[in-house]
Formats: sequence, structure tokens, C-alpha cells
Amino acid sequence: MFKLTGDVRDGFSRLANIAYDLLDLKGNVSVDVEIIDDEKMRELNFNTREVDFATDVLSFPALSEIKEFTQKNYPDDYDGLQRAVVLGEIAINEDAVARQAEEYGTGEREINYLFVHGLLHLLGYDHIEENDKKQMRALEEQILAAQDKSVVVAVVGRPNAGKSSLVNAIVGEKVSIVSPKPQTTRDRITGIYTAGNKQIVFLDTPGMFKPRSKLDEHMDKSVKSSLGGDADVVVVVLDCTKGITADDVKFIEERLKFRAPLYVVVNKTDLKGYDAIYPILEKLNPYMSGKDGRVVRDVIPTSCRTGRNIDVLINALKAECKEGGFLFPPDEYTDRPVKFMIGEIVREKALLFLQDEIPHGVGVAVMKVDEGKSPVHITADVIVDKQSHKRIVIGDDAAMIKRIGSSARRDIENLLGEQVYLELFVKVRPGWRDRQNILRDIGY
Ligand SMILES: Nc1nc2c(ncn2[C@@H]2O[C@H](COP(=O)(O)OP(=O)(O)OP(=O)(O)O)[C@@H](O)[C@H]2O)c(=O)[nH]1
Ligand SMILES: [Mg+2]
Repeated sequence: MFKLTGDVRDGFSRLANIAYDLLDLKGNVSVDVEIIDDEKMRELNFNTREVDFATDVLSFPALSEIKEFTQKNYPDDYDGLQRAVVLGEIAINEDAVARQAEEYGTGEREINYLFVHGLLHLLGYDHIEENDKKQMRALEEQILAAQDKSVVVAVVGRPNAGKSSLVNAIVGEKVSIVSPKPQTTRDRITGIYTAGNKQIVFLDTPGMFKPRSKLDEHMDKSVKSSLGGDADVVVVVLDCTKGITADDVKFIEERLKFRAPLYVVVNKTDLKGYDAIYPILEKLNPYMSGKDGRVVRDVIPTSCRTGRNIDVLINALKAECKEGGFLFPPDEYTDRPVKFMIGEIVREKALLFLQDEIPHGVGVAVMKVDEGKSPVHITADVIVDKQSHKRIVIGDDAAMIKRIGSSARRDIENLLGEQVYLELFVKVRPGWRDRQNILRDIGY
């Protein structure tokens, strides 16, 4: 990611990140921008290059070679506060922008051009040789002309395959809770990844299974609606430790009848060797070629734990992005309200710590988030089916509910970036999974 400091104008950050994406850079980089007038630019040229005139832009590269931007590769140029490798500085002459505005269209176009030109210099591009000049011009044009594109991707698969982990790994934020228990995700969760001019909107769905209660039905509906119509692309996640079943194959065959391109991810490869993974790939092989173009676009072995091939999947999905702008602001990573996210965090901790004692987990309804107070005051109901479950959730000397509360509080403080006072109440609501009004309270 590109981080900019100084006189950053609207659009610079977008352009910088389009360049970053296009040039396939890795790690965080930062650039300081300065907008100055003719007189200062003349001075700057004189002091740094011993020429006595005002250029329209000047770049001061900090690095002599460009490789992966990590703290290890650039210990002297790493800014610990920004957590980025400092590429250098760009000075842009605003008087030159004004003079050249008419010739090159608009002032905005001209200042953007100068910024991109300066940026490419910092990345080692120059225009001394005719060929280099041509390459630099072409890149500049490509960056300036890039349109925002997006794609909606439904992530589906059996419970516990790692769908939510995959979405979190790509989005880089915890948008969807994860637990070792199946049926952790109960609703469609949107996770948004934006890089440069491309935005991938993920619909993380509940694991597919046969519906029993109203909540199950709701979960099933959210998978169906994600698959039907809402998604441009479908990613099927398989758990390589479970192999590939006849049901998985049937589902994939079924999906190939639809227009949305299909990808298959074979996840958790950190847990198994090639012996276990190969038979799955072999079974999928026939679906990767075909005359009518209805094929699995790619089969990607991944690990959310080690990050293996997550970038391969991201690149494949970037290539599926279509013109037509972004669907969400580029700095958003979920469409879910804060209240819902808080409830999910509490539910995750309850799932984690209660293990198998409460087979279907609990419901969480966030009743109040008072951001006017410091610490932020939050109250939530933890909803269970039976009196006996209530006792388990509270625990001896309230140890369990305290454990859930303090672990959830830490994550919520991370989410909000503020201190939190979290109050949990355990409530018995027999059959809550089947009661519409309670489901609505919880936000399903
Ligand atoms: N070792 C390993 N564990 C993983 C990987 N991906 C996910 N897991 C674990 O698998 C479990 C299930 O992950 P989730 O992301 O909740 O799975 P899910 O498909 O969203 O599950 P449901 O929402 O219940 O359908 C969690 O304990 C994860 O930590 C992986 O690549 N390697
Ligand atoms: Mg999930």
C-alpha cells in the first residue's frame, strides 16, 4: 500500500495505489509530497541540482534499487511510525500546473500527471533513453486512464472449510468470525478488498447444509441469494483434510450450468502433504477443460494459516473485475454496522470457550452502544435456549462469562480504537432460533 504525507491532493492516493497495483509492488511504501511555487522550485533546483530555473516537478528518491519493500530490505529507509519504506519526496510546482493546465486539459489532470511522473521517478523510471521514455509515458497514461472496477464474489462451501478465514485473509481485517465449530457464520457477511482501481466484494456465506430451524432457513436463504443473481463470481472452498466428496463434485457440476465464473479453492494445505491434495486436484482436472467454456477457471491450493497462494487467488479475482466503478468507498471493509460486528465478536468468544457444551452456540443481541461515554459503554444479551445452558455460560463464580467478556472486550477495543466497558447479560429464550422477533433483534 502507498501512504502519502505532506500536501496530498484529492486523487493522489488513488493514483499511487493504482501504480502500486500495476507494478505489482509488495509491502508498504510512503512518499512525501510538497506543492510549491515557481520561486521555491527555482531555489530547490539551484540548491539540489545547481540549475537556475523552475522545473514543473522534482523527485528525490531515497532508494537506489527497488525490491520488495520490507523493513529487512530497507532498514535505513523504514519509517517505524508509518510502518512503511520511505521512497522519497516529490515537489510539484503549482505555478507550472496553472500555466500548463490549458494545454493538457485541466489543472487537475496536469497536477495528477506531474504527481504520477514524480512517483515513477521515485520507483526508478526515467526518460533519458528514448525507449525508457516510451515505457514511462505508457505507464503514466495507463495509471491516469485507469477506471475503477469491481466484482462481487460469493464464497461458498461446506461448514468449517475456512470460508470466513479466507475472506479475512484477503480483506486483511476480521470481517467475519472464525471458530473450529461448523456453522460459525450465520448470515451473509460482506468483506471488501480494494487495491488501486480494483475492488473485490466478498459475500461470505454460512456453510451449506440442510436447514432445520428458522435460523437454518435464514442461513440457507443467504447462501442461495448469494449464488443466485448477487454474485459475479463463485469461489467454492474445499477443506483438503476432508477430501472431495460426491456432493462437492455434484455441487460444482451444478454451478457450471450458471454463467458466473467458478473457482475452486483447496484450503488448509498446511495440514496435509501432496499425497492428500493431489487426488483432489486430479478429481477436479476434468472440469478445467471443456468445449463450451463452462469450466472451472482455476483450482487453487491455499492455506489461510501460512498465506500460501492467497495472492494467486487475489490476482485471479482482480482479473474478473469489471468496469463500472466501485460498489463501496475504497476505505470500507464491510457493509455491516458496528453493532452487528460487536455481537459477532461476543458470539465468537462464546463459541471458542464453550466448546461442545452448547451444541448450537448462543445468540447475541447488542442492546446499547453508547459512544458518547468514555470508555464506550456497551450492553449485550447472550441468548440461550435453556436454564441449564445459562448456568454453563455464566460458569462457576461467573468465571465463564467473565472470560468471554474480557476476550470480546479486547477485540471490540481493537475494532473501535477506543476503550470499552462491556456488560453482558445471559437470557433464556426457549426456541430462540425459531423466533422471528429475536432473530431480528440480533440482526439476522
Ligand atoms: N490449519 C488451517 N486451519 C484453517 C485454515 N483455514 C481455516 N482454518 C481453521 O478452520 C476452522 C474453520 O474456519 P472458518 O473460517 O470459521 O470456516 P467457515 O468455512 O467459515 O465455517 P462456517 O462459517 O462454520 O461455515 C477455524 O478453526 C480456522 O482457524 C487453514 O488454511 N489452515
Ligand atoms: Mg464462516
